Amino acid sequence: MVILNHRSRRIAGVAVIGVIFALMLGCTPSHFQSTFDARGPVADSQLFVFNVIFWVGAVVFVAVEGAIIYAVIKFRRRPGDGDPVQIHGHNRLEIAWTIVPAIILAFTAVPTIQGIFFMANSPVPPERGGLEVDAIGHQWWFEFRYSNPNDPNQQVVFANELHMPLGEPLNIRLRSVDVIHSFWIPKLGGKVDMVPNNDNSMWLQGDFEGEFYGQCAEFCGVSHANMRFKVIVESRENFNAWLLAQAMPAPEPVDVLAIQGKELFRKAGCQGCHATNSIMNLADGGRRLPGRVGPNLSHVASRLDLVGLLPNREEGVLTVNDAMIQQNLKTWLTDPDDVKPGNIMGRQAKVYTDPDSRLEESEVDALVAYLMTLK
Ligand code: HEC
Ligand SMILES: [Cu+2]
Repeated sequence: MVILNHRSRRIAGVAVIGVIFALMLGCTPSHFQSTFDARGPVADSQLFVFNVIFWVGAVVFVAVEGAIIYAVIKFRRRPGDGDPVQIHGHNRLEIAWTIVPAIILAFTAVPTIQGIFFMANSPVPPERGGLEVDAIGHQWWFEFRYSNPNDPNQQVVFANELHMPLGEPLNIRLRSVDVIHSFWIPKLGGKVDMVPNNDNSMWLQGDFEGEFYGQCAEFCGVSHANMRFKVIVESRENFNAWLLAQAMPAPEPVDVLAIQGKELFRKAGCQGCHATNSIMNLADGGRRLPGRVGPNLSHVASRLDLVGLLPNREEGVLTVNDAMIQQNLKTWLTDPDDVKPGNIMGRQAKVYTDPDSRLEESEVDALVAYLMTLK
């Protein structure tokens, strides 16, 4: 047996308290990915179930551990003790410890089952005119599509940033084009898997305006931890204005450098993976069409964060700063693998895989000038 001296015992004590403290800090509601700061009915319902199970579990833990500690101390072997009485079984005790857990489980099942039904049934499903979005997981970014307000046979495609109207249920159809991802907005709810060829659905509602963090919650490869998106909960008017802006075609570039960039965008093969038209006909379905390997770029210069990671604005501000997005586009195009290790663009685009096709700095500048026009 290792016998700790006084000093190492003290160090061990401080370490244990430090770990407990660090674990408790993990529960702070002020963290942007904290589930303890529920901001909508689905998150509220999930938090309620968590709290019920946590506190019931805490009572059981204290009771069971207390009984063990009591027994260990009370019935410990003392000097001169002989063998204890040998017994086998205890009917009353065994029945009690079967029935009591059954009652506890039945008790916690009530809010759990209520919660499951609450989360499974949108208060305003699409059949009754509820707003619906397609959310599609890609290694390592999120694609979204709303019905086009100008034409119900079309969808407006956008990426990495989901807008939703305040206080309205949003019905979400979850898909994946490659591996299993999981859709999660900690403060609004979720963690429902996006399974290839097997659509799932869920609903969410934001009851507070502002910006929320989304995160893939199912390990999906090298850059899983970098698979993030932002959610903007805003008034109906702002939402409508935003959606109409997303549905508009991007303006034609007029600046010489931007025109060169547009030409280069085609020549360098960017077009093979990126669409620059945000409108998609529903007849095209959800398959991996040309121009859908990467995010739709038709309004990339209005994105709050590039690739869901690099902020294009000052902290906490919801308007894009042109100088910042310009810099981020340059950083991304210069070395995408450095920003998001393993991403498909860095791994597969010819300009990064073929040393002879590498982009010159002047070419990057032209591409950035063009991308900046895609507002
Ligand atoms: C092999 C397909 C492919 C090619 C070719 C390609 N990209 Fe990409 N691109 C992607 C993917 C995939 C992403 C998303 C990466 C991620 O977030 O994991 C991306 C992301 C981007 C983004 C960020 C979009 C956003 O929503 O933040 C920009 C900008 C971009 N690419 C520009 C370009 C340009 C310019 C070229 C041509 C030089 C190009 N891409 C070529 C696949 C490609
Ligand atoms: Cu993922």
